[in-house]
Amino acid sequence: MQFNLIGVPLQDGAAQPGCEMGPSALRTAGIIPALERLGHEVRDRGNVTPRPAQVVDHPNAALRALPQVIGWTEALAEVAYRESGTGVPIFMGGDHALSAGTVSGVARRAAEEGQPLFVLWLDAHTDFHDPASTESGNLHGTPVAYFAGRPGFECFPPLPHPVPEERICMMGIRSVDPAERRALSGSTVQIHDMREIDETGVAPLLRAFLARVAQAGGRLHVSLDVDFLEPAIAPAVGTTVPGGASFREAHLIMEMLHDSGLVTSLDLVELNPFLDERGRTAHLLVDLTASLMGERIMDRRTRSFA
Ligand code: 6HN
Ligand code: MN
Ligand code: MN
Ligand code: MN
Repeated sequence: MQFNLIGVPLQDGAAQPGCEMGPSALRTAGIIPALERLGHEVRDRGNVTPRPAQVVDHPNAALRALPQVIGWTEALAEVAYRESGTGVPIFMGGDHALSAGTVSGVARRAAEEGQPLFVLWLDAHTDFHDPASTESGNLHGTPVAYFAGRPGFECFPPLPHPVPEERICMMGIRSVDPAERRALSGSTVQIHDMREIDETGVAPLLRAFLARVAQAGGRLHVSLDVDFLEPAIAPAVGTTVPGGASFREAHLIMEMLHDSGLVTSLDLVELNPFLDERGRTAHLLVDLTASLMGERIMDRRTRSFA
């Protein structure tokens, strides 16, 4: 397979600085050789530069870096559209605000090729605020509502191909703000929160979703937020919530995604290397990406840190 690696050093959507180092940490942790070892062709397309920020006014005084995030969304929608035309793009974040642009771009590509786009959102959070409802003002809490085409994003770039809410599946959820809960209560977004994962296990839930994607002849964008994972195994994120996915739950999801053959694009987001412990979170993200792209348990060797 052909992978197009795209660095997105965006941190304006998050409260804590540090995510701009995410792409460098993933490269340092060996994401390129990990994919090459699996027989894939990898092209590192470098880092994205945002469009210049324009002055934008918004009544929500809590909003942070709105012009900057709009500039990133514009640039990323274009890059995602282009890079999804020649291979599987892997967007190395950068905070989760980047998904407004990446999903917008890959949705345009899917629409042109006549396939419905589905999104698997792996996150502790639903990121379903709009610019008016966010209390923190951090725009990484808003991308899903944007690419679903919800109202309130008039200040953002127009969205040619919104993703219908019934094609969005969230797993790992365990922190939802009241305004997000209200918006989701009338929505067809499919949510498997941690309680449901505890009771049912990830496999049956994911299997049912993948069957739906396959049945529709769809393609699948996966968005992996570091805080989907249990903080004890993935400390390098500014928004940790206890009770996340375990090491094996996360790998099993990736292994099943690989076997499905449905994944056409991937976001790796919210890695804050400034908060990491000797690169362990960056290494875990690289290992999860390898599982998603075909590494099998029986081929895995013990990593020795020199
Ligand atoms: N993320 N709901 C909280 C907020 O500030 O709006 C947390 C958002 C987290 C964002 O997961 O990418
Ligand atoms: Mn997120
Ligand atoms: Mn999150
Ligand atoms: Mn042994």
